Amino acid sequence: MIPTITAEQRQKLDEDGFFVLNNVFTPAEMDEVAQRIENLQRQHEEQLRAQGGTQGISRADEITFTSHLAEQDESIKAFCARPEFVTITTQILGPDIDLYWNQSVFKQPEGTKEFPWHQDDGYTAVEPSPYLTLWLALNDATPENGCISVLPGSHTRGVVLHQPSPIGLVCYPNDAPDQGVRVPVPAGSMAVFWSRTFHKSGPNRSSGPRKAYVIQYSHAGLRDAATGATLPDKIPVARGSQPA
Ligand SMILES: O=C(O)CCC(=O)C(=O)O
Repeated sequence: MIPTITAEQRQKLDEDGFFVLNNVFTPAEMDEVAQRIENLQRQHEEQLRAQGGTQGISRADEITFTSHLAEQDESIKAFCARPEFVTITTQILGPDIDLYWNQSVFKQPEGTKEFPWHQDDGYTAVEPSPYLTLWLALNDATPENGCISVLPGSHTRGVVLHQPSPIGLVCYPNDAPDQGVRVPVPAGSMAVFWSRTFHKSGPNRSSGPRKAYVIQYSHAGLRDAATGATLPDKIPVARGSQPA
């Protein structure tokens, strides 16, 4: 379904920093790309195991971040340029859009660990900010299996200080009284949020993996905020609001 962003959704994004777009893809439309993502995720996890289990924030059998999937697989690249994404991103960001970053995030049943509160801008500072994160559920993301939570309104705080921790950068305490709102996302639906929106994901207490594909789109010509240099090799997605 090619989604039209409604006035209510746009207002929610402006005020709360996020909204959910339901039923963007049918299971059949996601089938091939989900298989290809699974294969690349499996290879990444095997590599992790071979080198001791951990690399950066990826931990085998717990949580894996498998990055640059579209850059490795033509079919995933074509998926990221689908008309659904062209329409969503140009309605929100403007006419000229690049794919900035893409990664699968799989959480295995592990019981106890959250992925901590952060802003995506906290990991790498880029300009112009914010860019847009589309968190696409490959299977149903629920409070039980570790769906994301967001802190409404937090995108208006600018890019805040992040502290390192063994499980990822942290910008907000997980024992603060306001733990935001959980955002369950059914398979084929997506959470749409700004790169400045504080978000986290809960522990996976279910018996199966939780699988997401996180796709981030920016204005064309995104720059490194520290050096001002244009980031190389970004995949063009739209020009003049048309598929690039
Ligand atoms: O999907 C998750 O568990 C967390 C992913 C996330 O926060 C991110 O990719 O920025």
